[in-house]
Amino acid sequence: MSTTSSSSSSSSTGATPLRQRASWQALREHHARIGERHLRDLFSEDPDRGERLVAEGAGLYLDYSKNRVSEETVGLLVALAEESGLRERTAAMFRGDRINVSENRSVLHVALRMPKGESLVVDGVDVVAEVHGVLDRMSAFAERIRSGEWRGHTGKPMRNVVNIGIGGSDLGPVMAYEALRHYSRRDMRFRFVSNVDSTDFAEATRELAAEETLFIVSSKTFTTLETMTNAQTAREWALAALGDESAIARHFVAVSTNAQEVSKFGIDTENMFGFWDWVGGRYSMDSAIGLSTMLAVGPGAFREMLAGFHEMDVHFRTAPLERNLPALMGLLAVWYGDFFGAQTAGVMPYSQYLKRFPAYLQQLTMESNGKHVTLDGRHADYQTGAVYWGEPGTNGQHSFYQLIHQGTKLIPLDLIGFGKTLNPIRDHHDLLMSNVFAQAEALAFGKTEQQVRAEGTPEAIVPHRVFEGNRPTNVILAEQLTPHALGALVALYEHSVFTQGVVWAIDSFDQWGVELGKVLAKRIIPELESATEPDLQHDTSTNALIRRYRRMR
Ligand code: G6Q
Repeated sequence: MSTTSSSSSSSSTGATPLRQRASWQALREHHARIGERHLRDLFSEDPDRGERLVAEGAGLYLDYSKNRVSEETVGLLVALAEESGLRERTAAMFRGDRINVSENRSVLHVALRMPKGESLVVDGVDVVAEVHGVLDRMSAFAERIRSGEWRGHTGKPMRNVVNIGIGGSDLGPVMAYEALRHYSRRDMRFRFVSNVDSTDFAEATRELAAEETLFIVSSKTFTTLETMTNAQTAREWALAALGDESAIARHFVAVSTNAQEVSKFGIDTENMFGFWDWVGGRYSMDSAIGLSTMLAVGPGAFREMLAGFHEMDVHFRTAPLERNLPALMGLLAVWYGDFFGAQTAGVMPYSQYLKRFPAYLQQLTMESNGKHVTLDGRHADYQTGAVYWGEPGTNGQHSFYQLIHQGTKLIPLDLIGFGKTLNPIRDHHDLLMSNVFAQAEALAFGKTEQQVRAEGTPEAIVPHRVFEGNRPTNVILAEQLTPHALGALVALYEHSVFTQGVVWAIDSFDQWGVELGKVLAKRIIPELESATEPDLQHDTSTNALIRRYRRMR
């Protein structure tokens, strides 16, 4: 593929307000007819739906038949996507148009995983060639660290890698490290420090020897308070042990877009891996922000992960919407959020390796679609992004699934499972996967009063043991948790988020709410630290809290 972008502005912003779109009205009428129908009836009227309401792409299988939809619903949702301009907006993103309107930026995480040889020219620059330039430098560096050729200040190879970053510069790297631990170097230790709470740094470095420790300071801006504070602490920690400024160059590398700040910090820009303003923090785990992942699993596995991302990108761009995994998942999220009033969505990976996947997705989904202002500056008069949360199965089943089965709230779930385990021990994996299928079945079909009575349940207890069912799930299956599958899975959610944002006509790629937090605390720090009583000008609550803290500290 070779595309050339017009460097200017965005394409259609879905000019017709959402609730006035014809497809939206049609969905409202349709919802009035189908909204209360039970999955039991939908299945008994259409027994084959479990084989038809499925889609496959990039090695992932999606069964969405246990959703409160019929084929007609899917057709109407696809019509909504079309009327909302999903196709045009997707093309605009892949072309490098500035679809992040509030920051006037292109959104090109898809370029991070385009294969060598493809080209995408944005503002006269072939971004794919640049991406591969950085990937090659990362690979060469990773080989030097992994082979032991790179030596620390005292001549020892690096055995510990500590990534310092927060938000998008932390959650992806942690999630990917945990997810791909099976493929990682077991003779090296990987740690992640994000919180400005000193406990995070102290515990992460507690038993590490500085002479064998490499810090990766990961920060797009290189100005984030938490990261810069932790980086300075790391610098002091390393200097205290190694004693000499020249050690910094051997023990610190940076991942950033800000070369000036990196060199001010004392890191040689030779040891800086760059990325670009068109990569949003939460979309950056496959950029140089993934350096810790590459150090853990090696450049080959990292590139396999990129291939998985890319395969899902191609699927999203080319598959018909009714068979398009990210589009379907995004549209189902709109269906539940806007028509059923579902406030939250659960993501339950039945894989211990994916234990940080829900936390990663929380940022991806909520920072992207937690917006109430539309692209043309109006207040959205409909629901946007849901609250995402989750835990690995089966653990969640023994805690909060109770509320999902028998509570008063509708919570659509994604259940993620794998055909083969990476740790075959006895029949653990069959036990694990039986729970995926059983939960989806129980949530959909429940247990009726008659069934409960037939079990001989005392009459007074019967209502307590009834399961209403009609709780929707998506089941996502992949053969095995490989780097490729992880890439495809992450890209699936990225594009599902994009699909939702297009329908809602919001900017899924800015994060002004995060920017505010970056500014606010800075005003209060001197008030906490000043030796003399500060003249506090906040509200009475904030003033009193600050005074109490000053007495306690
Ligand atoms: C991500 C957000 C945010 C960001 C962090 C870290 O999309 O913008 O989570 O990643 O605030 O920012 P830096 O990488 O600039 O330190």
